[in-house]
Amino acid sequence: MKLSIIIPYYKGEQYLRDCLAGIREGGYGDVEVMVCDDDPMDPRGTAFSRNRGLERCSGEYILFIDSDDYFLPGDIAAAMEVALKNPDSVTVTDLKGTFYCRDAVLRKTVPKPFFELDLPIAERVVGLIIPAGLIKGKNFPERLRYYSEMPFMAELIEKADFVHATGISYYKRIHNDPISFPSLMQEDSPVRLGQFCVSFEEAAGNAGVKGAQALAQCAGDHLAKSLMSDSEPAGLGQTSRVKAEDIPSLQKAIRCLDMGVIKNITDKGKRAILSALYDGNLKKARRIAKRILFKKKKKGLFGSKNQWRLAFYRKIALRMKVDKKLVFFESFNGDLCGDSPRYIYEKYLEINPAERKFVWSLKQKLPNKRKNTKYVKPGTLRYMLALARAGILVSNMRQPSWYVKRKEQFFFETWHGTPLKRLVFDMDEVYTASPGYKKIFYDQSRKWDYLLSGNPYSTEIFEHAFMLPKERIAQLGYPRNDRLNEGADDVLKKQLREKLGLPSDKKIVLYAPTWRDNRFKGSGDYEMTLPFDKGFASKVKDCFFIMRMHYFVSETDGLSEVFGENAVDMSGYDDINDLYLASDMLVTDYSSVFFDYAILGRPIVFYAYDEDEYKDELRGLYFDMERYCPGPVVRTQEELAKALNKDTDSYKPYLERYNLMGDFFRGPNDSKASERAVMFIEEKYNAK
Ligand code: C2G
Repeated sequence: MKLSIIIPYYKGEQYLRDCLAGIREGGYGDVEVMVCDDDPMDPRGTAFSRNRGLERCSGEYILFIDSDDYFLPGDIAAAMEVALKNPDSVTVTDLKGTFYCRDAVLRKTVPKPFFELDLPIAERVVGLIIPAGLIKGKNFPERLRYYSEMPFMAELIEKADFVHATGISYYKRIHNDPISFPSLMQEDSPVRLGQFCVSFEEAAGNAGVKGAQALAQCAGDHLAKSLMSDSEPAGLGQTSRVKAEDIPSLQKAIRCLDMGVIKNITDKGKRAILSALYDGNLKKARRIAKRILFKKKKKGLFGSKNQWRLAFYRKIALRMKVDKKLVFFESFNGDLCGDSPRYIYEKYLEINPAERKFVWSLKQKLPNKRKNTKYVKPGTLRYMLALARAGILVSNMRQPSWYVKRKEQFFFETWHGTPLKRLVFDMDEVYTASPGYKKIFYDQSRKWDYLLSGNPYSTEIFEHAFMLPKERIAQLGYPRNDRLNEGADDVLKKQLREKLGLPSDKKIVLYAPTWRDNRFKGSGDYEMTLPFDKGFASKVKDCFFIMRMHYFVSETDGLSEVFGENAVDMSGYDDINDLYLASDMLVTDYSSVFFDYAILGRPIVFYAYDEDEYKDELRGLYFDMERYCPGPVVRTQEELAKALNKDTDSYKPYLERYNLMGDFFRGPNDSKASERAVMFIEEKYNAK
């Protein structure tokens, strides 16, 4: 029996490739695949595209797939087996939501590859195997961009039985970039709710008992979600906010249903919301939604600590006056007092043009109390107060997602490095702990008044990677590089080695790799396996290693087993500049640390043992390492050991290569970036 597969397609080649792979490997040979043009500018919508497929297809069974969704191997054949055993019924597959490509799900390279997706059957036409006879002459209403499935499905539900193909899944791909490439369900459109009403009315008008029940379930689900929209994970789907002016059409649509049908909705909350809207009572519906949401979030009798803290932030802290003299600093989420915010702070202490006071967010207090400076611990009430009250905020990472930018505040984002690895909107796949990362990032970065850039190369990248206009990027040089640009002599090296307790008679190698997106344990917490065998240390001559793990990495195995006495872990050390200046050589991978280290003109080795995975799957890189990196790229421990044993002169050609790129990579080398940053902040803040 022939199966006709209808796929509306507009763009997203990489998605379509996965979709077609699912069909090719679906295990069912007698298929006809129809990829139908789905031009978003065509007002007839996806309905038109599906209808064209229906008109031309010749199979005894029909399967609709969206071009960004897919099946895993053998699953189409397995679903067809169920369909052929139940020739008059519609075969339903399980619906799974996933942020990942097919390969990641198949190879399980992400800890949570998918989740159960609860989409009411009246709204879902995809992943069903439908006997063609049941829908002969039927089509989708062509004037709707959204929800054109409802009338089609309501009729089908009335007509046919639905059988479940247990254990066979249809993977609905959730786009990780709902900003520049949203799927239909992620599009934020003012006509969404209106079209829901039109489609619902049409569907309910013709529905029998079964169809009406499915529609009621669908409306309850949909409207409850709309009224509780902040409960959706970022980037998952778009729900339209219900406003007072929507009520007449919404009420008209819902009233196409019998009250008896609404009473049959199994979920109590959804039933109550729909009944309230049936009566046109939006206030009541909102109240119920709020109550459900509160219950969902509440933990224990009085709710979770976080809830109370957030309530304090919203209801109290945000109502307090902004302290125009106060500057808030944070670097690496309060893990360290380092990076550019630290150098801007130091410059402030030195020149303080407007007699400002300072507050540092730090998980641990600074050992020495500094002038006009207080410390707050991230997540505490005092932290929330500082975030709400500071006039100026300087941070090198994203602020908390709950942070509300007040109009009197000035947010200066320094970011934390010149990128080699692709960032945010330049990444294809997102394997970090939060697959909704791009959407969250977008929302957070809209609150930055200015983003600091160290050099023209970064400015160019930040523009597309963060989707920020050039006018909001302040290319002032990197404050954290001021010290490196000052130049370093052997006296300073010696002093720092003494301070850090490092041996004076060995070559000091700083190992500072980046983190791996797919090794997460929790939010901002990743593990890392040291890429060295036990025998490695014996292959290198007279080296002492400073191990400096990325601030996201809390767990590394095997340091002392490999290096014994010849290594020290300095991952918690505040200012990595000290480690740069104290060392003779850097070993890194795809981390931005090399851009800074290259300023010193000391040898760098790129130990890219997992380059293929990193480059092709995890992140992608902005340039070819072999061609542009200021040091040899090695892949094995043997190669690394050889590189470490070479003398310094052999690295000269690489550094000359870097110098040729001059200011493009390095930015100004006058050691005045901190001063420029302070003056810039003051000027812009005062002009606000
Ligand atoms: N860092 C560090 N120790 C490491 C790695 C990084 O102290 N072992 C610090 C450096 O200051 C570095 C910054 O963290 O410049 C950013 O680290 P990256 O490894 O580059 O990674 P990430 O935090 O993902 O930042 O655009 C900048 C980056 O490419 C993205």
